[in-house]
Amino acid sequence: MNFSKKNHKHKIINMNNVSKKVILSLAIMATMGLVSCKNETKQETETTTEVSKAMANAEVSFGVRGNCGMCKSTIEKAAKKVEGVANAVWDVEKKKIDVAFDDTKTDAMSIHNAIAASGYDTDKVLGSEDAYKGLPACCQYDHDMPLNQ
Ligand SMILES: [Cu+2]
Repeated sequence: MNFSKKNHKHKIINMNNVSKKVILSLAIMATMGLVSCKNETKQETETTTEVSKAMANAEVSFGVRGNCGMCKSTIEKAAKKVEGVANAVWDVEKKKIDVAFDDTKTDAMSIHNAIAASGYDTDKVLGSEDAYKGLPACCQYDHDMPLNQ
C-alpha cells in the first residue's frame, strides 16, 4: 500500500515538470511570434523577385493596406496564388503592390479579389471581415490607413 502511494506522488511530480516545460515552451513561442511580427522582412523582397512561375506580359500596381512583414507575406502569397501571376511585391511603407501577370490567364480584378479574400483592403475591394478577424493582432491594420503613400 505504501509503495503504491509513493508511485502516485512520483507521477504528480512528473506531471508538474511536464506542464512547466509546456508553459515555458509556449512562452518562448509567443515571444518569437511577437518578434517576427515586429521585424520587417525586408530581405524577402530580393528572394521573391526571382520567382517566375508564369510568363508575365502585363503589370498592375495598386494600394493594399497592411502593417508589417507578416502582412507582406500574406498579401504576396494571396496574389501569387492567382493563376497567371508571375510575381507580386508589396511595399510596407507605400502600402502598394506591384504585380506582374499573364493577361491571357488573369486580370487585375481577380488579383484585387484574391488579396481582399485574404483579409486585406485594396483600393478597389474591401478585405474579407472574417479573414481580417483571423489575422494576428499586430496585422489588424487600420481601415482608414491611406493607400499609395
Ligand atoms: Cu502584419
